[in-house]
This record gives sequence, C-alpha cells and structure tokens, in this order.
Amino acid sequence: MRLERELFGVRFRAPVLLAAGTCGFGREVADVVDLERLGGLVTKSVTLEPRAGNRPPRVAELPGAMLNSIGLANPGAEAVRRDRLSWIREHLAGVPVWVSVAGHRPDEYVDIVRMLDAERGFVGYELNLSCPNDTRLEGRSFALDPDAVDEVVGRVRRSTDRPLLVKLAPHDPDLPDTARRAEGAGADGITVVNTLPGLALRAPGSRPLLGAGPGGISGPALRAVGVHAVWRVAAAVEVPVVGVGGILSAEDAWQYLSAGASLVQVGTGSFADPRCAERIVGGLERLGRERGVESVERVPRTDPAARPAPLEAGGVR
Ligand code: RRO
Repeated sequence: MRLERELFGVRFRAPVLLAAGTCGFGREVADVVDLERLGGLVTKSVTLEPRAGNRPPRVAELPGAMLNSIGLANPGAEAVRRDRLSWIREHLAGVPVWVSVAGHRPDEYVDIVRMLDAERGFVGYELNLSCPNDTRLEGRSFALDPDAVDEVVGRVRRSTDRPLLVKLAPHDPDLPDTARRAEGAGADGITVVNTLPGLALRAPGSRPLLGAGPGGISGPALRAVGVHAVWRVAAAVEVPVVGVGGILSAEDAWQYLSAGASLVQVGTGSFADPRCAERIVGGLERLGRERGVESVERVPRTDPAARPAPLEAGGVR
C-alpha cells in the first residue's frame, strides 16, 4: 500500500505522526526513532512564557490507560524560536514538524505565532485548545467554549499563512459543532482527540496518584473515544481530520483511517515502545497489501449501518 500523501500543501511520507507532548521537540527522540520514516511530528505545546509544569508525579499507569498532568512544561516561545527550531532545521529537514501552541488567553496564541512565523524549519501549527491540565484555565479549555474557538482560530488565521490544525477535546458536548466552528474560522484540519479528564485515587487515604490531582487519560482506553470522535467530526467538516488516541498497532491506525482520519498520531504508544510509530508504518503497508488496498487514500470508510463484526473470542483487542 502506498502510504505517501499530500495534504495542506505538505507531503507526508506516511500517515503516521508523533503526537504533541510525546516527542519533545524531536531532538529528545531522534536517537531512537527514525523520524524520516514517519509523516512528521508535533512538538510539545509551546506557551509564551516558559512553564515549569505541575507538581510530580506527573504520570501514572492505570489499567489500559495512562494518566498525565504535565502542566505544559516547556521552555517558552523565545527559547523554542532560538534553540529548538534551529536544531530542527539542521537535523530534520525532510520531516514535517508542527508546532503545538497553547495558552491561557487568545492573545497568547497570536503572540506565539507572530514570534515564530518568520522562522524556517516547521510546516504549520497545531493549536492546542484542549489541554485538560492548565490550572489557569480551571478545566475549561477553549475547545469547550465555541465562541473562544472562533476567536482563537480566527485571530491566529489572520496572523499566518501556514496550515493550522486545531486540536479538540473528547468531552466536548457538541464536538461536530465545535469542529465546524474551527473550520469556519480558518482551520485547515481538525485533530481529535486530546486526553480525557480523569482522576485516580489510591488507598489508604484515597489520595490522588498525581501531584496535580486530576489529569488526562490516554492510551488504549481512549481509542474507542477517539475513533468515535473522528467518525463524527469527519462527517461534519470538509477539512482533513487527524486521529489520535490509543493507537498502538497498525490495526488501531486502520480503525481511525476507516472512521475518516486522513492522518493519525501516536502518543502514549511511544512511551511503551519508542518505535511504535515506525512499527505502525510497516504494519500499515502490510495490512494494505493483505487487504488489497493500493493507497492509504483508499482505505474503505466504515459503514456505520453495517452489521456488527463477528466477535472473536475476547472481542476487539
Ligand atoms: O502538558 C500537559 O499536561 C498536557 C497537555 Br498541554 C495536553 O494537551 N494534554 C495532556 O494530556 N497533557
């Protein structure tokens, strides 16, 4: 199966990218991951000022899931402009890099984009409107306020000609509507989903596992949520949808592609196996061959009215 595709004026060698927050700024993983084989990467979310992040522990393993509250730890936009992007320019010339942008005010998104936009080395931005762990937003990320989505996306759109992905939240009560709003305000693609807010407590004393208390759930437990979100958003917008949430195997990635994703991102899967995304690229080639699909653009879309698949012993893994 031919994995290459072109979207947003960008050529992707494969439809598999590393998700924001799971590969730093590329340098952190470059010794272990062959980034040239992938469709690219999304950086850790960048805020205007450096952020130290939340109190540790910042991650915990749960059955079938990971819980994190990193708290946007990042060096800030100026250090990213000065150091991280110059490293990316020198070392990742052929790799489409997306800068994830986050903030607690709409102005912050615009200021970051204005600061970085003249630099070379990255193809576009992923606007993170859905971080569950920004204590300054008190659990109300911009993605949950449709007017804020209009404002942030619209203002950033007027500040750059680069492609804009907009990352939305899984617990949005009207995800298709929010995606349409983002599209209307100028998004070139919609990324779904960010992590799902959660809390894990430990006996005795029922104290939180994480230093910050609540966090965001990712990993296999999020996969069906992500596939569902892609399926709903793909039916609602014209722009490409990027699927992320619990992808650990080529079979998982295939589910997302058949639900309507044009690209997928691997996040938590890379923590368990740093080469997870590369493995998925190889696995997709194989699956396509076995299933007689010649190009990733032709992965058949699921028919939601189709009769259920026969359950193997144990069901879907
Ligand atoms: O840094 C984080 O705690 C974090 C972010 Br910005 C995000 O978008 N999603 C997430 O699960 N964690």
